[in-house]
Amino acid sequence: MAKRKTNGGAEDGAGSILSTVAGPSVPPHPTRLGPPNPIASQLLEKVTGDEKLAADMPFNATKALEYGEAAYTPHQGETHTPPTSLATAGTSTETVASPKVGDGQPAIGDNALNRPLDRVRVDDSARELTTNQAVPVADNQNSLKAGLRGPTLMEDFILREKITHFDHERIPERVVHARGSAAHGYFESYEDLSDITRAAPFAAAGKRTPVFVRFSTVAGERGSADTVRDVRGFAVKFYTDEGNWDLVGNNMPVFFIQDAMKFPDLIHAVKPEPHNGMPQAASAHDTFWDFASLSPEIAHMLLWHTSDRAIPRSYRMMQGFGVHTFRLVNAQGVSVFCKFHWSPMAGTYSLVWDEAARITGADPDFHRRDLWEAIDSGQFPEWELGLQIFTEEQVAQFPFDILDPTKIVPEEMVAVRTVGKMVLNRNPDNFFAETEQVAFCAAHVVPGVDFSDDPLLQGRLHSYIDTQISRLGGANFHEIPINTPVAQMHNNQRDGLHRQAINRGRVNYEPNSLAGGCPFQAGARGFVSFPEPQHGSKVRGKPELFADHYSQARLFWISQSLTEQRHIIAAFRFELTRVQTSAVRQRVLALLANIDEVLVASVAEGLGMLVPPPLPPAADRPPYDYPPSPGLSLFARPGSMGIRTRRVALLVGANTDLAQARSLYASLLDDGAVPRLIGERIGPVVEISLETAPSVLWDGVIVPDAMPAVGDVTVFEFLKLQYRHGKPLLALGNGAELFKAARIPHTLPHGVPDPGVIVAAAADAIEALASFKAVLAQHRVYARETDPPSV
Ligand code: HDE
Repeated sequence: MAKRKTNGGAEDGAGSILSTVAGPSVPPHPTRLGPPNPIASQLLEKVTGDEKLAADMPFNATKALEYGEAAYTPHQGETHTPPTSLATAGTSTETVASPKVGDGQPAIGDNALNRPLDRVRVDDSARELTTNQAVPVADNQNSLKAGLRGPTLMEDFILREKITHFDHERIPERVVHARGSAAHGYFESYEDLSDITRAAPFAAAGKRTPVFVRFSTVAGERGSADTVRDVRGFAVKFYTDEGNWDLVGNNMPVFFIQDAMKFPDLIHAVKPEPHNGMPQAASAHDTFWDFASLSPEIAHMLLWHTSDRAIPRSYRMMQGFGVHTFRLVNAQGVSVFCKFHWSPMAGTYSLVWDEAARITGADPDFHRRDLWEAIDSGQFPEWELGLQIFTEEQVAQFPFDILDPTKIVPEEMVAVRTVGKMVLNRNPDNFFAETEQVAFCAAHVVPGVDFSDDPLLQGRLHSYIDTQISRLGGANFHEIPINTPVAQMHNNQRDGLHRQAINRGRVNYEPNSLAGGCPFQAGARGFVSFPEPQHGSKVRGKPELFADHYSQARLFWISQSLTEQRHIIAAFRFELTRVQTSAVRQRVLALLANIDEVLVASVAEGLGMLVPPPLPPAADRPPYDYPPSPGLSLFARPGSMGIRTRRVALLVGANTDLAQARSLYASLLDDGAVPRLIGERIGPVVEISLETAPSVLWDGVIVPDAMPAVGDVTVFEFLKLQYRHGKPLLALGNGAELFKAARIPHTLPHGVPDPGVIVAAAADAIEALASFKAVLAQHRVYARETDPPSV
């Protein structure tokens, strides 16, 4: 038998390294290079480096730390620095440069996908038109035909590429929150909150973190109107230096249901009814109220939903809430509970229902336009972030369960601490690439933020990633530029549809020694779940405190002003009038009977029904008697914007004193308002015609002197609607004739002068404008309201 040969000549460096079939049985590696060749010598450097790196890790030294007690302390992965960058390369030819592959210098430890969006912005200036393969297109007007009157040729790859791309331009819309608008900006922390949380945005006073924020309605389809009665989404993506944190909230602090299991039912019930596809973007139909009246946990949310919060004047003028209870965790692992609040500097203001319904026709993009115009004109919307922080001990004293998303923590029980502000200062470049493709996820948290066991939140942790996979076409949606973090992202996830990253090297697993252990496990520096003790047997059910469905609904009701209460009653009346099945209405009344006598009696009266006995309570405990919480009224937050961004119509005609109109215009502009000269037809003076910008699109109207007292119905209607919707009206000099002709009242229903109907001599224009601005800053004269409206 032949003697077994060892080491195959490797000891003396013999043997070719140019082999991907087999390596030596023991080191060192063969060194034979063949004819002189720089790439082959790099290969030698690579394989010897590889060998050294692998040898640095004779065994998995951290394996033992995965077990038992040791597992409670997260440990960092073992890592070794490669002796040469080539050791972790996939190929020794990576240094070959070209205009396509780059300069041949690997960017060690870098993920280019995380660079600013500049890397993918496209500008076409001074460029010729090309195909997607960059082939210049000679003729973009005609398809390729066999003769001028002949058939189109299959060969026309330019036509086929163009049409094929077009055919696939649409992606599925979001199953909820399909209609939305977004903007870039930043969050700035007012203080160092590291005693409470290690979350990166709060690490230092003045620290700025980039954000992308998307506002939305819930029920409507992508092309539906902005001003429908609905909850508004308020989703903030913080691009922190420890990864992306998405605070995916709403403009109301509670929700309709208490368990993720009911979400598909809720959404099916509120979406257009499946047999006839109606109504669009509206809860005012049988299936929603059928579901609602059989789900009494909805009571609190119904009052928010019928309140003016559901028809905001602007995205810029609404609060935002994280809704669920979250945890904040500091570097020592100490955790507190937290509720998140966004408060608009512009104050909280809403439309009135009749106005909202008309805006749906006049400008379905009302909120989108408002946000866009404010940002593009430099009037950057701002919100302050407030935290309600509370401990396990406090939680034990609360008359509600903090895991129940139908409950707030009243500010009287836990004050809101203002910790920073958010400014939206840049509109997106491209609606589809950014606003449509942004993928928020309730599970995107960073170290320092953690979840509570709220069963609604727990279900959301699954849903969002799952939905993006069908909406954005696969598991690589995080690589879409708007979704990539600014922090470095490195892991061993690979492949899949639309993969963008070109991962260097051959290692796509962990543990490894061939890449020096990289990317290595971060240990305690990484995200560590708060070690909340768990006990209890598996069960499908809810804690008993969740069964108090009405105490906080009543709290909301008694905290509203009379005006807001009137609007809630009117909203219930409207919604339920649209319901066709009277037994459903009856059940809603029975639910309301558990909240407040005046509320239920007024709604019943509006429906021509009697007040039924209340729905039986779901648990035997008596309701909790909360004192009113004034901060729940929209009127509690007037903001500090004055008349900035308020839209004022200056009605002008052939005889208008233009000098006066222009000076009023200039004064309004100086205060940051948005005045426009409007009239019958656009021309040298008139900027917008009455037919393009009807009354509901304006926050106030001014009729300068000598506007002819025309008998035009359009003008009358314009003024009447301004009046009916509580807006300030100013007439100067002869302009007063128009108020008279349109029969605009000068006194409020109870006889006192209306502060928002201002008539003055032309000479008193300055003082009159000041009074007008004061009412404009207060938003509306709600005292004008009669029910039904009298004008
Ligand atoms: Fe959402 N929600 N949601 N939601 N949600 C989505 O994710 C879901 C809930 C919220 O501008 C979807 O990317 C479940 C509460 C906002 O892109 C989906 C449950 C709150 C947005 C989804 C809830 C929200 C969404 C659809 C109950 C306020 C828009 C498209 C367990 C705290 C984000 C998408 C944007 C979007 C699921 C309840 C807010 C299907 C299962 C409560 C602002 O994943």
